[in-house]
Amino acid sequence: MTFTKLCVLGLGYIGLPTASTFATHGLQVVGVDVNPQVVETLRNGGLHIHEPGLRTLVEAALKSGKLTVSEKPEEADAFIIAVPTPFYDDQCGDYAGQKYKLADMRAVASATEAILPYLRNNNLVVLESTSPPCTTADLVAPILERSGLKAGVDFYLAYSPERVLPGQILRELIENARVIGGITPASAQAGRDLYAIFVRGEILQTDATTAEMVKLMENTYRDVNIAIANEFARLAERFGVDVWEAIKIASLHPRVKILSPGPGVGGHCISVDPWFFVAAAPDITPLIYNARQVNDAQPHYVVDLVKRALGSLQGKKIAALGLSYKPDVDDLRESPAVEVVHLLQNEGVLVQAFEPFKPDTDLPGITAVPSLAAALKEADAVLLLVNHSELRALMPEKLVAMTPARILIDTVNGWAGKDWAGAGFKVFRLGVRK
Ligand code: SAJ
Repeated sequence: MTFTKLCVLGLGYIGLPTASTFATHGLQVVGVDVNPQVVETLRNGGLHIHEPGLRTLVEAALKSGKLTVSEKPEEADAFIIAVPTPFYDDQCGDYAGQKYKLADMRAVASATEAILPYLRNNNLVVLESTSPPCTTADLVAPILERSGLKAGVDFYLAYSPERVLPGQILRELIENARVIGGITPASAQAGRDLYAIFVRGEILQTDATTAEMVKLMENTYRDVNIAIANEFARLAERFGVDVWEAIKIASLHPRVKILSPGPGVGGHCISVDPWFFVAAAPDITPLIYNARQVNDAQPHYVVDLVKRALGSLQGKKIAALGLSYKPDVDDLRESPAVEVVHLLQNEGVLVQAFEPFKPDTDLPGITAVPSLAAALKEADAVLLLVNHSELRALMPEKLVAMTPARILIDTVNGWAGKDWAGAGFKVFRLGVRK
C-alpha cells in the first residue's frame, strides 16, 4: 500500500514526534488534537512538551508545509490514534477484596468516533495507544464499522504500540523494532507499509491482540522485575547487607540481570500498564497485582528510611533533590519522588525540593526552589531522590560547603564510592544496613 496523506490523532509525547517524523519523510500529515491550546501553541511555533530534539523536528515539519495542525481530522489514506489511556481516578474494580485500577478508554473511543465521518474504502487505521487486550477488535472495530464499512474487508485496521523511551524518543522511534498486529494479515501488511517509511528496526507482523499483549507484557515484565529489586533492598536491610553490592555480584551470573531498587516506579507507562492486565483478568494475575503493590509502597519505605536517619521528623528541614520520575528527564508525571515529598510533609517535615531539569517547578503543595544552593542552605538532611547525572556528580567537599546538613539519605545509590565520611557526612542508603 502507498500513502500520500496521514492523519495523526493526539499530539502528545508519541503523536507529535510520530506525525513530525512522517512529515519529514515526505508524507502530508494533519496532526489533530482536541485541546485547542495544543493546536494554538503549535501554530504559533511553540511546543507543549519537552523531548530532546523535538523542537527542531517539529519546526522542520511545519516549515516544510508537510505538517499542519488542526482540531479536526480530514480525509486521508491512513489514520493513527495516539491518545492517552490513563486509569480512572474515581473508580476501581474489586476482586476478592483487592482493589484494582481500571483503564479509561474514553479518549480512544472518541478519537475513533472522530475518524468515522472521514473513513473511506481501503483506508488504514492504526491504534498506537497502550490498551487492554482485545481493544482493537472489541472497541475500535465496532465504532469504525458504524460507517457501514467492514474492518479487515473494506478498510485495514491494526494495532502498533510505541515502545520508545522518554528522553530518547526521536532515535528509538526510528531504530526500535516495531510490532504491527493486524485485524487481518492484510491489515498488518498495510501497517508495515506505512511504518516502513521511517522505521529502520525490524518490523514484526502479527495479529492485533498479540501486539496489544506484547506492549503490556514488556512494561509488566519491567514492573515485576523492579518490584523484586525493591523487595531485595528490604531483605538486604533486614540482614545487614548492601543490596547494591549483592545485585552487582548476582548479576555477574550469565542468566541473571537484576534491576535497581529505588523510591518507586513512576511515569505514565510502567506504573499504569500492568493494571490493564489485572483489570482484564483479576483472577489470574496475583503476581502482577502484588508487584504493583510493592512498587507503590516504596515511597513509604523511603519515609521509614528518613525516620531511621533523623528520628522524629516533626519540624525537620530536608533538601529533596530530584522530583522527576526517573533520571535525566523533566517529566514529573506519577513521580515517586513527588509522592515522597508529600508523605514527608504529612509527617511535619519542611521540604525544600529542587528539580534540576525543571527549576521552575510549580507543583501544588510542594515548595520547589530554583537552585541547588537554595534547597541546601538551611537543611538538616539532604535526600537524593533521583539519580540525575548532575546530582550524582556532586562531590563531598563541594556539598559540605553548601549546607549545614551532615546527614545524607541516598535512595538511588547515586553517591556510592565517595568519601562522604571524610567530609563529615553520615550517609544512609536505601537497601543498605551494614
Ligand atoms: N526504575 C527503577 N529501577 C530500574 C529501572 C527503572 O526503579 O531499574 C523506575 C524509574 O526510576 C521510573 C520507572 O521505573 O520511575 C519507569 O522507568 P523506565 O525507564 O523503566 O521506563 P519508562 O516508563 O520511562 O519507559 C517504559 C519503557 N518500557 C520498557 O523498558 C519495557 C519504554 O520502552 C516504553 O516505551 C515506555 O515505558 C512506554 O511508553 O510504555
